Amino acid sequence: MSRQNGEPISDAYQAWLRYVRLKPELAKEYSSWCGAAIVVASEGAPLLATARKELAAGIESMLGFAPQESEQSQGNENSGQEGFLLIGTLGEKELQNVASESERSALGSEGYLLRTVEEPGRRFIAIAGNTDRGALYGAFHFLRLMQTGQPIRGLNVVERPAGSLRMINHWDNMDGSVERGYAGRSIFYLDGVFREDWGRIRDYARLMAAIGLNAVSINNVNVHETETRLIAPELLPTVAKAAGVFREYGVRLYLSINFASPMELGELGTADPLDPQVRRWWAERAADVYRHIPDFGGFVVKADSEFRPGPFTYGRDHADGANMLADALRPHGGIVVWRCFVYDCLQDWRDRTIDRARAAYDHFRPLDGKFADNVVLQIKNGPVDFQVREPASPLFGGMQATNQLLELQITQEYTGQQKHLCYLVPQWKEVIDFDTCAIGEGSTVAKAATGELFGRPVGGFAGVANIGDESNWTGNPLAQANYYGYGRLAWRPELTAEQITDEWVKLTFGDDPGVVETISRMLLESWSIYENYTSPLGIGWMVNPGHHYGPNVDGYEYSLWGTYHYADSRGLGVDRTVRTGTGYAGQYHGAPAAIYESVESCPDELLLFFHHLPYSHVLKSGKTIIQHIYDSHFEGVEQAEGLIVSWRGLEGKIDGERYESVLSRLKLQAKHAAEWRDVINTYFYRKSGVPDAHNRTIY
Ligand code: GCV
Repeated sequence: MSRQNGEPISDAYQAWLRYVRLKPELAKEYSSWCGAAIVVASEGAPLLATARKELAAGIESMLGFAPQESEQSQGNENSGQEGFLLIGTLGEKELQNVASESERSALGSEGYLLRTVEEPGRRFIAIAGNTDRGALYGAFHFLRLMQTGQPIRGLNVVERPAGSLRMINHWDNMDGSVERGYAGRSIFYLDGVFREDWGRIRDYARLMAAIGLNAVSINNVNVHETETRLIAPELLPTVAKAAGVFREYGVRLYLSINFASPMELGELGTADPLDPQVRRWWAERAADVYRHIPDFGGFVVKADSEFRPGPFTYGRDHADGANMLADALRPHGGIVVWRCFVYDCLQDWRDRTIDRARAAYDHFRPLDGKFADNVVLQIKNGPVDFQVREPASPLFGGMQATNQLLELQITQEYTGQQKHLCYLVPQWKEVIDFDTCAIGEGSTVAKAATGELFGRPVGGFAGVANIGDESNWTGNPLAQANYYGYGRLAWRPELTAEQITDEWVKLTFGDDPGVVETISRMLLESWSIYENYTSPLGIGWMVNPGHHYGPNVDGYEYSLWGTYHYADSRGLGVDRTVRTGTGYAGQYHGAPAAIYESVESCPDELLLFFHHLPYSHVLKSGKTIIQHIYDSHFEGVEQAEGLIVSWRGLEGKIDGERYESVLSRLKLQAKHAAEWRDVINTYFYRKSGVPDAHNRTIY
């Protein structure tokens, strides 16, 4: 890590790249393979230098010596039976025999293999891809194996990422604020200018590359006046510096743009996407961006959403808007990431026929097949907005002739704002594994999003960052697990939550079995604990408007935002059925549509998302809805208190800085959970008049 400033670099800052010294026995075994690191590189493979640097630093930190470095490719410099690492691209002659033709083609442009080769007179571990990028990801994988104490003898790892785009969206503003940020100020900007703390940005790029992330957008999708200028000549040189730092780690830079830029920057009287002047303006701007940043990724666009300008003003649709930008970027190889978070945010709460959940599908489904090949639609995991529980968006599987990205919110806007422990990997897994049944069984969201299901050229994941300038990156040290888990899932969606958790805890806190067991359990249970004491059975919201922290059952009930629970003295929930409700359930294909449509088959945890039911309705669990509300809220608080007890058991077993930081947040969480419990239980007790079967305190 480059950040020193004379201070020791903390465990929290190093996150999943701590590389602590290994125990002697393990170190001995690994040392016998790491005597030398030989890089076979041809021209034009700059990421091999990064791979070499990372391997050298990581190995030195873990083993106490750096491997001898050599450009020589002819076997083992150390002679004898000392093993060495051979890093490079598979096209080089030294590595040609390591992989078969079919293996090479299976690796694609970002995959890698880690393979032990034992031959008479020499033995080595190949860390190689078809490209230098693949080799860099392989190097990080190899280091991860060492950090987590895995055997490296007889290695035969072959990996490639599921989707081509594995992106992070920053919602950072140039004044230094981060929209929905809970970890301090922006790492990029302060007071209207770039901070130019390139050391920190480089450390950040390393953290990204180590988990296979390859794209970053560095400004908020709500593009305000100052950030509109990021594509203007005066700011591009600094944007280019940022791009250069990310490039060292294979991460391409993107910018969020303001659809009205031709008017705000270009003094045109319109931003109509079909106007020739507007099209020319964007083409020229794009060309200028590429003059500064030849490998610029492209534009991220929030248009006609929450008061942002877009093509609707001119009677055009989203395809017109996106394709116009796609035309401007195409000559340079750029793409347009167009968000589907589009809905009417000036809704009349009295009108129960309008349903915000329907909006994205209603807007975009009719446009399927109309988007250019270098447009990718970014679709939030659920149909509304990152609630603690939502069904998967029906656009996955709904759009079959359009590139897609699954958008996940790593930052914990609605899930406790990094004060509460809420590990989101289990939530994301449910979405990723959801079977849309679009073209038969096994048509999962993961396959739709990565492009595999419909053979799309671009696809993958976008995650909204939870990163800020706090020294541990995420405010809550345990919130690093969400970022890490996001990256790992974007690379390999089929990993289980348990695998990812085990890996992260070992990398971050070491391999003491008690520590690993406790932290893993806390993480894996935390989403369900958070759900228990907040909003029940898929109903969502019930938060304070604006900042979205803490309970307020009617906070959004009579608002314009389209997020209602419709509770009265008899029951609650939103009827989204085709038969009697808004028809949203009909946006899914066969099996899920039928399951959600019927009260009998709809899973309990989403029941009130799809149905309006009386408090006396009996759930599959055997409890009435009202008793479930009471029980889950009492239980959730007990569980939140239990988290403190579990964490206290780690005192002295982990470093004091992270121990104290997490402990203070868990205490706050338990206090706020009690507030949630009392507000929710009291509200529904007063509405329904039904007492708690166990006679506990409700106010
Ligand atoms: C960046 C939600 C958030 C907004 C966010 C928006 C979006 O509404 O509250 O802060 O805006 O989603 O995803 O565009």
